[in-house]
Amino acid sequence: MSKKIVVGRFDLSTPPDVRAWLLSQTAAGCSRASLFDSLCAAGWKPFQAARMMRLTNGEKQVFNVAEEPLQNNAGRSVPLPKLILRDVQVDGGDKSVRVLQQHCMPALIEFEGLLSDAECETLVAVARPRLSRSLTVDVQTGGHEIHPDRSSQGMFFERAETPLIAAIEARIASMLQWPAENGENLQILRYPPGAQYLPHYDYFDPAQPGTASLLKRGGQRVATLIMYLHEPGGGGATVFPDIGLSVAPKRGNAVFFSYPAPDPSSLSLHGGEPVTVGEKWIATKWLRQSVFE
Ligand code: PD2
Ligand code: ZN
Repeated sequence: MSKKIVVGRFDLSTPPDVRAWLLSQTAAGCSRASLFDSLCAAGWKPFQAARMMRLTNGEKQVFNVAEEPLQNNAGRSVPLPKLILRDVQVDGGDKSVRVLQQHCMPALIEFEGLLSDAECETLVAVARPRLSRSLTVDVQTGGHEIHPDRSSQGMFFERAETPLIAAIEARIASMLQWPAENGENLQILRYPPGAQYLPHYDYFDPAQPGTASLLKRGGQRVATLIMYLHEPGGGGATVFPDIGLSVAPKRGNAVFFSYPAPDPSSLSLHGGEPVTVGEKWIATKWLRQSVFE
């Protein structure tokens, strides 16, 4: 008899009828995103639906999750910080970075002091004269467009553009155990008062026509690291609605989360709340499956 895992009042094992339904719907060609939505509409909590849809190796085939050729990533499918449990730090190469909190689903870690105050100030100063209105990915074409969901201003640095950028990229690669070349260029965003980023997923939606062209350069996005460079006087938290989590935008701190499958069962829905006082500045690093050239 299989062992039942019960946490609080939730039964976390997949009921046989749900499992049979998942398999039959998949065989009938339903997408993982639509299965997740149906489970939530039927009353399952997002974390329960996500758990029931969690992929074993065998299920990856059943669910037809694309196995992209992976390069240079030591056999892992997503970045995974190497925790030094003794003092709850991760090894960033040139410094150790303290872990403030971690979650399992999604894999999420909040870091303290990933960047020093001086590093934050330099990034803001160098980025400031190069800002323009932030774009979002146009899912139809794979190009970029201005979108009302995203009211920040931003810019991208070149890879290793300055010794400081190179050092930060190397620190991130060491912390996340993920090669620097499997990351997009560092993006800087400025949110003036009222600016926000409505909840979204960072992966490219497999159902959208523009995704195929985006995947040609480095494959899927598999994880995000948001680093806070300047604290607003109010608002501006990064929120994760599926897990009821809010991360304060504290200068030097950062939040990392991964999404092994590009669908809502990743529970990686997240947004930037409106800034109410002052300015919020962040640097975002998106991690790809393979080399982003
Ligand atoms: O600024 C944020 O808190 C935020 C929220 C959601 C940033 C991003 N997404 C992002 O850069 O992808
Ligand atoms: Zn995002």
